[in-house]
Amino acid sequence: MIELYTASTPNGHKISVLLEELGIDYQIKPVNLLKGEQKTDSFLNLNPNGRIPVIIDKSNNDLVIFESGAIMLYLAEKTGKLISREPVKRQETIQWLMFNVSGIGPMMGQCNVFYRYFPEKIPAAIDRYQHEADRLFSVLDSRLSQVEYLAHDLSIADIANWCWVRTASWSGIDYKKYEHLNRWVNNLYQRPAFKKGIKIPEPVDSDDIAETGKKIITK
Ligand SMILES: N[C@@H](CCC(=O)N[C@@H](CS)C(=O)NCC(=O)O)C(=O)O
Repeated sequence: MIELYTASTPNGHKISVLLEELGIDYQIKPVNLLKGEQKTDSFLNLNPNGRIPVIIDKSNNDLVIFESGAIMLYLAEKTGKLISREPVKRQETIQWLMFNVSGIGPMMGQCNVFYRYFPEKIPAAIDRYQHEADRLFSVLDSRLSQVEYLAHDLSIADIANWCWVRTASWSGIDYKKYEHLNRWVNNLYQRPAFKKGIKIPEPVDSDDIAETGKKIITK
């Protein structure tokens, strides 16, 4: 049994989509970011970085893992699913997962900060992050013009990137103009696990997301 500490955000959805796709038994522990539950002592004991997602693997001596990429690798390795055993495809999976956690996630996150939450509108900052996120989309599009999934077979790399790319409009950018990226996003929307995972935990409305974002950046 896995306990999943999460909220309705792209980084949280990476893990709920993955757990749904793996068909693993798990318990949802919603963390209310607006109330600042991620900064309480009990949560900081799990993740000193004060962010979701976090898992506790009850079947492995209550092992605690934070950082979405690390959690995804752990669960894929544990089950032997959604990461290839074949060395080249395995390396490709890790590569496109890292592309997400070091590129797409942080850049889209900064788009959200400057486009949605920051009290002052700084056009140069908005342009910088939107341009960089759009450039990263073009890299994904080029890869997806050659392969159906980022590492040939469906993998954790697709889940990680999809959970962010699909939210592009919130960041003020567009993935639909990219033919192959658009095809990949739409195809993955057809999978029941993906549909279900993005509803875990209960989605919050856009006003709440904006309020949470504003609160987090002013701390
Ligand atoms: N690098 C981390 C980023 C996690 C992250 O930024 N989580 C956000 C939600 S998407 C969060 O918990 N924000 C709350 C805060 O910053 O206080 C990961 O991939 O797990």
